[in-house]
Amino acid sequence: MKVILCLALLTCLIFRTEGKKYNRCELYKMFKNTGLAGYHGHSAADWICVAKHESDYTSTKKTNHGTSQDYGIFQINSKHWCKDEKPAGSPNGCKMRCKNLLDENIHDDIECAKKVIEGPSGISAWPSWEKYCKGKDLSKYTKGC
Ligand SMILES: [Ca+2]
Repeated sequence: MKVILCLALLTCLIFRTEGKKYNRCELYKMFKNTGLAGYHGHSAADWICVAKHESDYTSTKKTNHGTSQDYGIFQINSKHWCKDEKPAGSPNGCKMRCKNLLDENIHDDIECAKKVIEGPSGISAWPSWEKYCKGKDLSKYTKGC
């Protein structure tokens, strides 16, 4: 029984690690280097908190909402920001294919996130920021990085 449980757990772990799961300090460095940290007044910790609660730092996460999908580490929605199987002429604010939000290179995701935050909702475009990050002590996200 223990062996079966171990195997099941191992299988889960293998599937979970398919694609790139970042750690918070990797993201911290990347957000600093790309200028996302501080962009429109939001710190690296704000963005790491968003990535944590949107995707658990996992670049391959895709969430189907029926008429649109959320993609990647920031769970950017296809409705306004990227192009997937939608009809031609749909807005594509980040001028990119949605599938490029699922790969291991998150530089384009970061550039897209900058465009999202320039929108009327700012960082509140991410519901998880309002729920889990706004007004909270976010020091744990950058501790030791
Ligand atoms: Ca990407």
